[in-house]
Amino acid sequence: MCTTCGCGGEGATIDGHDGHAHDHGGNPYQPGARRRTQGTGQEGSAGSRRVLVEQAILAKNDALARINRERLAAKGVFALNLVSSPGSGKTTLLVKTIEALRGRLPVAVVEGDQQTSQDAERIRAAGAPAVQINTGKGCHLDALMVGRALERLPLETGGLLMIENVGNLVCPAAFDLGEAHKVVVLSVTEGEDKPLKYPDMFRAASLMLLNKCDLLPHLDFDVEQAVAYARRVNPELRVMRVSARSGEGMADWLAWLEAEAAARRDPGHP
Ligand SMILES: Nc1nc2c(ncn2[C@@H]2O[C@H](COP(=O)(O)OP(=O)(O)O)[C@@H](O)[C@H]2O)c(=O)[nH]1
Ligand SMILES: [Mg+2]
Repeated sequence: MCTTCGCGGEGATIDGHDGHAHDHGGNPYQPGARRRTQGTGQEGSAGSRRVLVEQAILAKNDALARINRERLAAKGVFALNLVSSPGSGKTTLLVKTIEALRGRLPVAVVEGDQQTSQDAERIRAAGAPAVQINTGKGCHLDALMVGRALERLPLETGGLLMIENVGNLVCPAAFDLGEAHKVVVLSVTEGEDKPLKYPDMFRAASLMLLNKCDLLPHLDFDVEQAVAYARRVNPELRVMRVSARSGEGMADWLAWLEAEAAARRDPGHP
């Protein structure tokens, strides 16, 4: 079950293969650990047992995320975790980014969706290697899934790894995948209030891409208000206005990616 919504991740697959018998409640390498965590008899109530299980789940995930992060750092790879509600334009932004960076910066992609490999196919068609994780009933990627996907993905030294998370503004906020930053994509068709309604996600992100800005003339979306709401929950949040459709703002996004990736190539980078 998920620590947040209680969903199950059983049946996750990576490129169509059995990813792992996914059980957030247990050590993935030692089936049964969840029962040991739950069954001490010392917790007193179902509520406190649940807290203990959630802490164990996130601690396990954090440990695996650290392994992913070390692995990526060893190759000087700059990794981002793209999070948003479904349809904000993550895959379209990735396709445009891959096309623009061709010959400048190698990009590899991990795609997360509950079902289908359509997004991985869009990425491969754009010219980048991609691995598709299908989470089944799960509503987010976790560090174990991404670690398994990395084993199948050709990662070039000094390149960029883009992880497109399952479309969901809630659960992916809690799960570190080993990325350098979470990037939250908010499209202007979703309403200004989403940062206030889903603050955990906007707090966890370092950068907000405000996408579909080409549609602004047709909407009453208030950009200043949306940015103010986002900064209310995360004063440090960087914001870029973009349109994957028109190309507006893409130069700033690409320049940021290239600068951050170049910094990771420096062996002295933390
Ligand atoms: N007008 C407009 N449509 C966009 C833009 N980016 C994506 N879309 C459209 O939004 C829909 C969802 O895009 P997709 O990339 O699949 O979103 P994802 O679910 O976040 O990966 C598609 O119909 C895209 O063509 C944009 O910048 N402007
Ligand atoms: Mg997508």
